Amino acid sequence: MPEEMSKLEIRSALPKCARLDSKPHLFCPGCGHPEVLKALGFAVDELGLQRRIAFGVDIGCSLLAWDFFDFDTVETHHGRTVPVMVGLRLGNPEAIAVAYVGDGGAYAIGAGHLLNAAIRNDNILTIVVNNGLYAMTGGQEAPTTHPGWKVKTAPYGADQYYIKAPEIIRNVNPAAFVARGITSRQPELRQLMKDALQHINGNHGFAFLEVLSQCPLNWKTMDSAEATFRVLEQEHAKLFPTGRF
Ligand SMILES: Cc1ncc(C[n+]2csc(CCOP(=O)(O)OP(=O)(O)O)c2C)c(N)n1
Ligand code: SF4
Repeated sequence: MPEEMSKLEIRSALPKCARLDSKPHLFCPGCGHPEVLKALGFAVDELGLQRRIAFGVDIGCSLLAWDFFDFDTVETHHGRTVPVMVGLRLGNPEAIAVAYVGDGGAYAIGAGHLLNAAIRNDNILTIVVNNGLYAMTGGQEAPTTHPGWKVKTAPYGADQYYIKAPEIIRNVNPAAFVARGITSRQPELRQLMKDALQHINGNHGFAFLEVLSQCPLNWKTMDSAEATFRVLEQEHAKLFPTGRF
């Protein structure tokens, strides 16, 4: 966030539930995580849910969200945020439990947890930030890495298989809220956040929102916002269609 921005300007650009004393945030410039968090925060503001949110962040760049909001927040082991939030919600049925996880954590180590929470129809919202790789550890191949993408652990190009998680969750739980949004379409993303929160607030069970998000550092597009958004809109959104499932 530019140094010359006044506190008032920063405040008005952020959801009310966001903390001011933790800004500028810790993500890289141009990262998609803060855009996902802002969409969540504005949805929480609109629904008046701030004091009921229990926010769980995974290891990975998602953990940099630990002080983004003025929420009760817990940080857990890589891929374990979903079961931790399931347990927390069972212990406190008033809580609006939100798990905030990267695609590596959710779809590799945490895949079994995610799938079983969906099958049990646990009343939590899981938000998965899909940037197509393991970002915090330097850009290794994730279950979402595009076939042929040259990443740190696949220097000759990632293999042909990858996961489409919302499509799988739709299959195992026809009653769940399931959608995929993208950081570059904020009004749509904010609406998806609101609908997902309403779903768990109404005790309708599992809500799952994957968000396509940019990682300019590991996509090696740090010097060009245009290149970042080309990858996001023309490659990422092509492989992973957005919408409600
Ligand atoms: C059990 C465990 N395994 C591995 C790690 C190392 N680790 C930390 S962050 C990370 C990658 C996270 O990637 P992702 O979940 O996609 O989130 P991102 O950083 O892309 O937001 C890994 C493998 C860990 N901390 N704990
Ligand atoms: S490494 Fe990527 S995902 Fe992590 S903060 Fe930087 S830009 Fe964001």
